[in-house]
Amino acid sequence: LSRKPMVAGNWKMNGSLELVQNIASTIKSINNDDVEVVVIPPTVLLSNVVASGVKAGVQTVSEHPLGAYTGEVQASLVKALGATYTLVGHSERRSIYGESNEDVANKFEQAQTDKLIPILCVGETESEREQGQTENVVAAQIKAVIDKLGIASLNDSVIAYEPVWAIGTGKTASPEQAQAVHKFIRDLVSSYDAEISESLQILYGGSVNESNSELLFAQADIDGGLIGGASLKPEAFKIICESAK
Ligand code: G2H
Repeated sequence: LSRKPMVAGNWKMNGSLELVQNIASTIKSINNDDVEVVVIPPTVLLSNVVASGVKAGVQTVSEHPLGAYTGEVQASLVKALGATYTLVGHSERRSIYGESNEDVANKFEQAQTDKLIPILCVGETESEREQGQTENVVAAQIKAVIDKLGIASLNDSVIAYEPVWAIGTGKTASPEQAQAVHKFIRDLVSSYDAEISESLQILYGGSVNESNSELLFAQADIDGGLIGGASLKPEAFKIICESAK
């Protein structure tokens, strides 16, 4: 397999200076040749994570390059402070802050303009799944980026599939359910460009923990995980990272 496994910890609006130090010392023994480990803290802790020697990202960036947007953070500054990645379109941004597929595509574009790698989060709600709309919803979320920026934009990006009904709920998609959607995503991208599809890292997210990660990551099209709650527990996060190798 040419795709390197990756595990990213999305702290959401949690964490502290102490947690940066604890995570950094717990995960420093993980061999980065085998798995890429990323910590995505609240943006104000970005410099601390970078200084701790851990690869870092942020949870969102502005879709604007800079200017009079009080409270927003520009991708160029995030990049300058040492981040490698930014999430775009996390379901909490979509549902709580009203980000549309178009907004998400704009953020994706601004991130790449400033040389951050966007991690595009996609996933269906419980009612969409019950109505058989999972594939339509996920396809629309991905096509919003492809239609605006072209298929080549997926070269420098990661996709994270996070079924909304599994986020922070303790309900995880079964490995088979997750693999089915990951395969759907890879086939969708392949219908545009087989090479890009083959190299695209597709992460699973949604109540991943140290007991279920191994089976999820063993699936053919699951290249690692985006971890919320369990990424706040250093020992659990380390086990999850190790299980992605
Ligand atoms: C999904 C995930 C991380 P959790 O949001 O992005 O969170 O693992 O807590 O479900």
